[in-house]
Amino acid sequence: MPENPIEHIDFDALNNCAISAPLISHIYTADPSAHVFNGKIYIYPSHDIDAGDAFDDLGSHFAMEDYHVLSMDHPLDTVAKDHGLALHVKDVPWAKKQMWAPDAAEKDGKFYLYFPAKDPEGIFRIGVAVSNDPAGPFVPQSEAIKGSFSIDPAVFKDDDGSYYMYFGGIWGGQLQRWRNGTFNAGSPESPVAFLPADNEPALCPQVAKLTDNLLEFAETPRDLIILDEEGKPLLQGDTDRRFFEASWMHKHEGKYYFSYSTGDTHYLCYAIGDNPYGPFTYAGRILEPVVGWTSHHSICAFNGQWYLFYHDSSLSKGVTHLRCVKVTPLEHDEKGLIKTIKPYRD
Ligand code: FUB
Repeated sequence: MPENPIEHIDFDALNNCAISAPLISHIYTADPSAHVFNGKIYIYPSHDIDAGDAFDDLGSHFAMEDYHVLSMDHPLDTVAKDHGLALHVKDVPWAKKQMWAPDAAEKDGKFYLYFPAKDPEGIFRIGVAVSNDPAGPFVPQSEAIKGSFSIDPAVFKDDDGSYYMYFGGIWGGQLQRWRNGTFNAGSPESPVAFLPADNEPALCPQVAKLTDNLLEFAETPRDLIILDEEGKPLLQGDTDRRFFEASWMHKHEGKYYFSYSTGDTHYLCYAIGDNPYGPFTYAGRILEPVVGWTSHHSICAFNGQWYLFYHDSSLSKGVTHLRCVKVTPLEHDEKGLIKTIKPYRD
């Protein structure tokens, strides 16, 4: 996969026209999942490191080992506080490597950190770890969530107190290897093996309700279908709009907004539905491409204002796997559509 053409970028100029600055700069962070807990913003990011792994289409260079939790009193504060180590892969009995994008949820004063990691067989699973403090440290369950697979968990609490997990990612996220319900390990070196053809429906993100204790799936995960303007499922070849990874859900004025990354075309997009399972109808772009290959976000309200938490690779001057988290206000127009954000001014 080609990296974005960064050789010609003047990073001083880019930072001058960026709409927001890195929230922390002493470590690299990405995939920010933000929530308001106890009146503060808590951000659950990936903690990027340079482990020296080769850059490939499976994302082997994303070799993260642990999580740090960040917090802010207000989303427009210029700096976030780093609460230090919250969970390390060596303390997770079932996990071996690649602690990718996490999320968190709160219930009855307990905090739950959801995270994907590869098990000893190289299969991505999703685990959960628990703490009495939103900043951790978190104590992991001894096994991954039963029936979990792929990456990028995002947990949404609906107004009726139900919690749903949205997850999945293609290519290195392995979603395409689960098309018949079991893991297909063939051609592990090819990220596109087992993907549908371009004229077939795209692979779907997954959704499952969680059990009351938030530790397991209460049901078998099901497809979250994204329809086009004619009511037909988006096609795999529709790479500007089809799901790749980075699920998120927010609810605005009674509607459900499922947002996601298009991966190799670098957009953050969204689709609107009437219930947590969908179907959802594609509605547009949230964020134009950032510097770096990946784009991953969360959408969180604070004091009645929506904010987009996202990342780019500006802090590392364009290194794909060394990213930095950022935040900017997000607006819905009078029809409920999200106003597309350009991460850098013209
Ligand atoms: O951070 C590792 C992976 O990169 C995430 O899980 C994906 O969403 C992408 O941002």
